[in-house]
Order: sequence, then C-alpha cells, then structure tokens
Amino acid sequence: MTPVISPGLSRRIGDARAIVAFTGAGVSAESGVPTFRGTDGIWSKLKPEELASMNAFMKNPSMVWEWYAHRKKIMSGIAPNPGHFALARMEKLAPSFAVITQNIDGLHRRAGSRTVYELHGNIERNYCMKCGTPYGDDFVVAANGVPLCPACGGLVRPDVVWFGETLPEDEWDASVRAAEGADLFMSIGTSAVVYPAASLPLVAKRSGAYLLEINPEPTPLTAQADEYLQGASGVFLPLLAGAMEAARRLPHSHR
Ligand code: BV8
Repeated sequence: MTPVISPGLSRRIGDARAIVAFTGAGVSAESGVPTFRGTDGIWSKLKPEELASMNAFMKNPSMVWEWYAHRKKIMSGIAPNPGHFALARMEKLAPSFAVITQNIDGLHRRAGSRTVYELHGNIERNYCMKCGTPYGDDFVVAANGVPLCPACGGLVRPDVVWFGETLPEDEWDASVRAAEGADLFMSIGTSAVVYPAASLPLVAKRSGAYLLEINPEPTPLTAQADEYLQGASGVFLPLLAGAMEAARRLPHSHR
C-alpha cells in the first residue's frame, strides 16, 4: 500500500506553529546505524547495562572502549538519510521547530537541522573523567585501547549518557520547554522505553500537542498517540515535508 498523508494531517502540519521532532535510533537505521532493541539491535546480544553504564566502564574499560570504537567506526562511514533531510526542510518552514534526539551520531546537524537537543550526548566527543579535558576522535583512535588523559592520567570516556547517569541539564530543560510549547509533537523511530526521554511525548500531549508517532512497529506510546503512521521515517518524513511545503504555498483559506 502506498504510504500517504491524510488531508487532515497535511492541514495540521501546514498550520502548526511549534513543531517538535523527537527521534530515536530508527531514524538513523536507514543510514546504516544499527538500532538497540530491534531484531538486528546491538542490545540483542548484550544487555545495555553491561556496556552503556559507569559500572561496566569501571569494571572493564577496555571492553567498553572496544564497543564504542566499533560503533565509532560504523558511524564514521554513515551519512544523513532522507528522513534527516526532511526534518531540516521542515525546520525552515515552521515558525518554531526543534529536534530532540536520543541519537548520538550527529546526523541531524549534518543534515542541516539547527535546533537540535542531544539528550544522550554525542559519540564524536570524549572527555577525561578526572579533569574534564575534551578529546576528539583522533586522540582516541591514536590511543589504540583505553585512552588516558596526557594532562592528568585520568581515564578518557565517550561523551554519552550512560544508564544511571543524568541527562545534560541544559538539553533536558530546553527539551521539556519545547515539548510543553509544541502544538505538533512527532515521536519518530523510537521504542519509547528509555526514561526520562520517553516521558517527553506525554509531556507534550498533556500540554495540548497533537501527538504523531512514526514507526514500522507499534510501541508502548502508540495507544496514546493521536495518530500513528506505520512505516519508515525515511518514507513518511519526506511526505510530511512535501505536504508542509505545499500548504505553506497556499493562502490560509485554501488549506
Ligand atoms: C537516568 C547512550 C537517573 C549511550 C543510552 C534501572 C537501573 C538504572 C536506571 C534505570 C533502571 N530502570 C529504569 C532506569 C532508567 C533508565 C531507563 O530508562 N532504562 C530503561 C531501559 C528501562 N534510564 C537511565 O538510566 C537514564 N538516566 O534515569 O538517570 C538518575 C536520576 C537522578 C540522578 C542520577 C541518575 C539514562 C538513559 C540513557 C541511556 N543511554 N544510550 C549509547 O548509546 O551508547 S540508551 C539508548 O536507548 C540510546 O540512547 C537510544 O537512543 C535509547 C532509546 O532507544 P531508541 O532510540 O528508541 O532505539 P531502539 O532500538 O530502542 O528503538 C528503535 C525504534 O526504531 C524501534 O521502535 C524500531 O521499530 C524503529 N525503527 C526501526 N527502523 C525504523 C524505525 N523507525 C522509523 N523508521 C525506520 N526505518
């Protein structure tokens, strides 16, 4: 069945004043980044807490660094896909637009999105746990194993949020404000199971937003969504961007 956007949703996206795109690993899946919990997911072999946690890192830093080096390698060869570019197109058209992402791959910014809140950090950044000095990937690759800070000898870690760690305060506060102020909140390509990020769609809905979910599979959020588009973000987001461009060309009375 050819995926379509209903006239009602086209009107809604054309009229929306403040749009939020809340994205998860599914949006990057079409760029070749493995998801976490899908059948091909990286968590399918290992439990998240066994790798993406401070305990895991302190217990076995080289195992955790091996895993991140593997993921950095995958991410060095990827590019934004039509879903990322569609969100950047939509941002240009909407009076207010924000991307709140759980992804750590930096693809939204590379596709041209400007207001992007990275709730779980960014794999391209690293820092010394002892003195906080930031380090780029070239330093980490050259370290070839567990990178130690040349300034203080401390352990260098990826700048991502691990389980049991709090989210970056500014990104979180800005994301809650964006969710509370949205009239259209799109939850895209996320299994909606990781908190506190997964609470944002309901914060938006409770504040009056229309909650749209895009995912090939239903999630725990689907039952609460006002509309569920079953399919890939790389298919539906370009359709939504097209509908928005068409609607913004029409005078208001013709929408
Ligand atoms: C916190 C970064 C508290 C690192 C990640 C017990 C112990 C400790 C904590 C907890 C606990 N129980 C609950 C918690 C809280 C915990 C949590 O929520 N756990 C869950 C699993 C139950 N949360 C935390 O620990 C958070 N911190 O709570 O701190 C605190 C409070 C005060 C003081 C101190 C501490 C921190 C959570 C962040 C963890 N970091 N990653 C790294 O990546 O290495 S989690 C990881 O999951 C990623 O960030 C990812 O983004 C996130 C969510 O996953 P998704 O993005 O949704 O990806 P997933 O694979 O699950 O789903 C993909 C979806 O895409 C699927 O639905 C699929 O159908 C769909 N899809 C596939 N293809 C497509 C598609 N969709 C569209 N198009 C396609 N083509």
